[in-house]
Amino acid sequence: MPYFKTIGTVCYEGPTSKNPLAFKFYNPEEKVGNKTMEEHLRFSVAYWHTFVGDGSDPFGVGTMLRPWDHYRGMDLAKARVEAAFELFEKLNVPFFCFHDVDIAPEGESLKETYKNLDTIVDMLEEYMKTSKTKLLWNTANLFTHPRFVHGAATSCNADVFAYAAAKVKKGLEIAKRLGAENYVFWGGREGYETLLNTDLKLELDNLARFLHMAVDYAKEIGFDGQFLIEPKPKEPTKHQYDFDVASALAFLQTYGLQDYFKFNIEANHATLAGHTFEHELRMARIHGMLGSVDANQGDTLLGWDTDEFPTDLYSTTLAMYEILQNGGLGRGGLNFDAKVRRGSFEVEDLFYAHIAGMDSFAVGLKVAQRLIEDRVFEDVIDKRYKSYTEGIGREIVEGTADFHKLEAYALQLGEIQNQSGRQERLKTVLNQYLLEVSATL
Ligand code: XUL
Ligand code: CO
Repeated sequence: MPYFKTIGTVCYEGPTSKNPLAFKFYNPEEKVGNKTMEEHLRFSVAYWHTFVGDGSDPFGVGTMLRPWDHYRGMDLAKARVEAAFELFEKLNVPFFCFHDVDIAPEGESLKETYKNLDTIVDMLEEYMKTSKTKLLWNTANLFTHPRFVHGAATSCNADVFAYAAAKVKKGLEIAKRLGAENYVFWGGREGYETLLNTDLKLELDNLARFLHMAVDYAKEIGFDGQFLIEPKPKEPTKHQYDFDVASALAFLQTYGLQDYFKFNIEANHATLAGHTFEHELRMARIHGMLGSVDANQGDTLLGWDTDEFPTDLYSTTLAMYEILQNGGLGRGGLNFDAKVRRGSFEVEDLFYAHIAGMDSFAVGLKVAQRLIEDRVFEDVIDKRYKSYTEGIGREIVEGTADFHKLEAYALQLGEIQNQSGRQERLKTVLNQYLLEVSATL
């Protein structure tokens, strides 16, 4: 039975199309550089926002009108799978992502939860046999249930640590069964509220123990997907351990985990940390740790995680610039960890929102590709750091200079000459590329 009766397959119709249910810029087969748009962008639908989210917020109940609303329990879970594959096909998306609790309700016991999961995973597996849509990643929800009130792997209660381990063990088995490209760790409740009751060292050690156990178990069962850490600075806890890429990287390196993980960078998490999206992508990229992206955007006027669908073309351009410079996302993708606004409660809005996000990243891809082809920033940057390719700068970089040598050099220097950084001119060039490329789309 179709759930989205009013909607047919969404196709590319070009930038002048007035059809709201068509792509204007995302043309999956079109080549950009040596790959198609579909191969570059690897779009993914987030199960939780699109099939589970009801639009409730701290001030009001749900508003979403969904054709599966009348079902309950396992019937609801099954209806959502049917709706999901219908939407995947109509949007022609290559990937999806889920938390365990998104796909199946928790039972009275862990055993019953496993049973519910098994039933739905059987169904997903069956659908995936004939669908092109693959699993980008799955994860375990270790934050919603009251048992995780003090954290999961960083809980003060060892029983909770064990329970969380069991959920991740099951998640890895599901990932292996469904051929997931990645497995995500977002430390929802892994943080603290006050140091007055917190053994910070034990909590961090335990988090590392937990992740090492996950690495070991993936090896044991032969799951070869990429492990991803998703940093976020706050929400729900005041101080989250995986604050941003820099702090999570230090954690991974401290505990010998850096070779087993990459990052899943979420735009709105970057901005909550006081960084730009592109800063977090760059930080991960230069360390060889850029794995995947949760594609969304925040609101500059609000200080919380609004998870909007991405429509800011500057942001998608600079994000795609980092991704192209990274040589692509490998096994990662662009997952729309984004939700329609509370007032956008009709099913059509789910399609409009994904179309908006996919088109915005398609524009970003094309502009970024042109910027890189023309070496717009590279030439400026090469010139700006030229002093490190010759003379004393070269000695600094090659390690043949020490403080004695540098002091002797500095003592004979005349007045130091600096050059302008030319930020404003570069921003104009960026605008020109955005407008020029958009005009030729
Ligand atoms: C929360 C968030 C999560 C993770 C997966 O802000 O981004 O949905 O992506 O647990
Ligand atoms: Co996310």
